[in-house]
Amino acid sequence: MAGLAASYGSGAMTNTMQDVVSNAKSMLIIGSNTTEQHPVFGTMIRQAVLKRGVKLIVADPRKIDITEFATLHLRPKSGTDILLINGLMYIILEKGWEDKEFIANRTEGFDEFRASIEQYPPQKVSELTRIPVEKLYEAAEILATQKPMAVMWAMGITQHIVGVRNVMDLANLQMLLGNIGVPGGGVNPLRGQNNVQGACDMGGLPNVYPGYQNVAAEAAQEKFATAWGASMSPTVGMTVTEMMPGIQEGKTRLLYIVGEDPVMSDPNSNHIRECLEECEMVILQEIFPTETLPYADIVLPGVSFAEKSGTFTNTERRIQLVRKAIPAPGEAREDWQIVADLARRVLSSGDRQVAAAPHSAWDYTSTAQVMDELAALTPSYAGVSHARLETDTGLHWPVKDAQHPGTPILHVGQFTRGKGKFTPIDYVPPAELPDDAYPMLLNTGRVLYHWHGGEMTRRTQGLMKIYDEAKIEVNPEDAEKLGLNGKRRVRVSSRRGSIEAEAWITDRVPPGMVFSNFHFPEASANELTIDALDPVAKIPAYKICAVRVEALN
Ligand SMILES: Nc1nc2c(c(=O)[nH]1)N[C@H]1C(S)=C(S)[C@@H](COP(=O)(O)OP(=O)(O)OC[C@H]3O[C@@H](n4cnc5c(=O)[nH]c(N)nc54)[C@H](O)[C@@H]3O)O[C@H]1N2
Ligand SMILES: Nc1nc2c(c(=O)[nH]1)N[C@H]1C(S)=C(S)[C@@H](COP(=O)(O)OP(=O)(O)OC[C@H]3O[C@@H](n4cnc5c(=O)[nH]c(N)nc54)[C@H](O)[C@@H]3O)O[C@H]1N2
Ligand SMILES: [Mo]
Repeated sequence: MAGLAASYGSGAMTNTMQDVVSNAKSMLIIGSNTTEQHPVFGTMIRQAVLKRGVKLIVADPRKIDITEFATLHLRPKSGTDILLINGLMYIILEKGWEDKEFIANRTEGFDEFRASIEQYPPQKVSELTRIPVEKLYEAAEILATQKPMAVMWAMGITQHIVGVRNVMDLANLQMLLGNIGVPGGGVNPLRGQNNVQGACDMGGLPNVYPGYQNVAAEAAQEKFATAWGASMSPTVGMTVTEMMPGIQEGKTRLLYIVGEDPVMSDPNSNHIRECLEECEMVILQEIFPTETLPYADIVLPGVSFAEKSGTFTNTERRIQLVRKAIPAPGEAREDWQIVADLARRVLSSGDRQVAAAPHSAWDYTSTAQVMDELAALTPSYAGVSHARLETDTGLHWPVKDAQHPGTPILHVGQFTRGKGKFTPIDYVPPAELPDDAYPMLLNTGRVLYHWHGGEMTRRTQGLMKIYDEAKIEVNPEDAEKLGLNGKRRVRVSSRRGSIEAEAWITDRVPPGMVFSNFHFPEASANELTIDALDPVAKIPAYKICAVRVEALN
């Protein structure tokens, strides 16, 4: 994330889950199916609503389960969130509900921002989002007057070509209301994978070393070159979504895939299969034979979470120990051991080696030792060690030294970059919208019972008993138009592919929209999705493309 969003660190929650449910007076959940996809936090939020009377506003085109607990459910047309957020801010400014003191003391760029918001009066916003004007006023009043207010979001607003803009606009909203750096407020992305935050913290991004140290900064390059015993490239690398098309452009020759199943999870599966087919060399480090396996030249058997030790860092920047519970089968080894082995061999064979690494580089004997190295090189993890995590189970980074208590709430008193910057954000329409040939909108995501490509959950008998095939949500009005009465199977086609699956006729989706998951290879949403990307974050626009739906016998 760039620009203002960068001032919120790596995109972790600024506040903790416990803080939000204990201290917020109101909450906005925008683009997250929190009950099904974040069940622990989802439960905490429901309890806060029931026990403390927290006012909850949910903005989601679908009538997801959490809407039953909402004071207000806003149902925007997909992809119109900027209009919605700007429209709410228009009303807040019109009513004088903005936090004038916070704006004056903690922010800059307000005047230009204010002028930009004038383009979003309620009537216009209502027409384009299809949210009634009264509901816009009701929502603005709750969010502005029931303070502190916490914003939570997930993939429903980030998996768009305007993903970064959506997040920056929510930061505008929270600065406008002075909800940053306070208990019960904040900008809070609900990150998805158990350790996606940790992976980013460890430098699993194209432009940073661990702890978000810039790859282009010479001091950082030198530090890591010395520690790792290799010369460091100063250039920003590629994102996954650039590496794949990069194969056909001659920019990618080898893929080393560790725990991903791109045939199932990347957009436009037909295109991904073509790219993998053309790739000179694919190395796959996996725990199961996946849909990507047929394209692999070399398979390295890794082990699952239960078979290894280390740490996970969750969405609220909390670092937790994981302990090996069962032995690994066969020749499978822990992922870090395989990576370290490869690194040693690359170093000893290549021209990248530099002199004098402090220890025999990459010769780790345990993950505790890896963490010690990280702490020595990374200010935000400087006070973290496995020994400390044994007893301190509530440690949130930054942890500046061994005595530092950690940082549950970010930006108290000041932002990382000094003042928070308001950024005018204008509405941009989606890359592909329904038309005559493909008249319906496809929205995609997950269900409670399965995990992404389903490689793990489809092997779990109990889950398969409950949910054993892909189901596509279709609104009853559309079902009638399609002649689905009685028949339940549908074919869904886009410009990129086609799937056939069972329809679930339900008003969870509005008329004109179908919702599909990507848990089953025989009917994965990604056969249909478009590979348009957000220009900054390079995240695919998984949440919107145009499809045609037909009834089958
Ligand atoms: N059971 C289960 N839990 C999971 C996962 C899993 O696979 N299975 N995956 C994990 C991962 S990695 C992630 S990233 C998270 C994802 O967590 P979420 O983002 O909460 O889940 P999604 O299913 O992607 O659904 C996002 C919601 O956004 C809505 N939406 C779609 N388009 C729009 C729009 O234009 N505007 C708005 N306002 N809303 C929109 C959808 O209707 C949907 O309800 O879940 C995590 N948790
Ligand atoms: N249409 C559509 N597509 C989407 C999304 C969407 O909302 N809609 N969401 C996107 C999002 S947010 C995400 S996060 C991605 C997820 O996409 P992926 O990361 O590709 O999916 P996963 O199923 O989580 O994991 C991939 C593989 O990791 C393996 N694995 C599990 N544990 C380990 C381990 O410890 N070591 C190793 N080496 N392998 C392991 C599993 O067997 C599995 O095959 O999907 C994306 N794709
Ligand atoms: Mo995710």
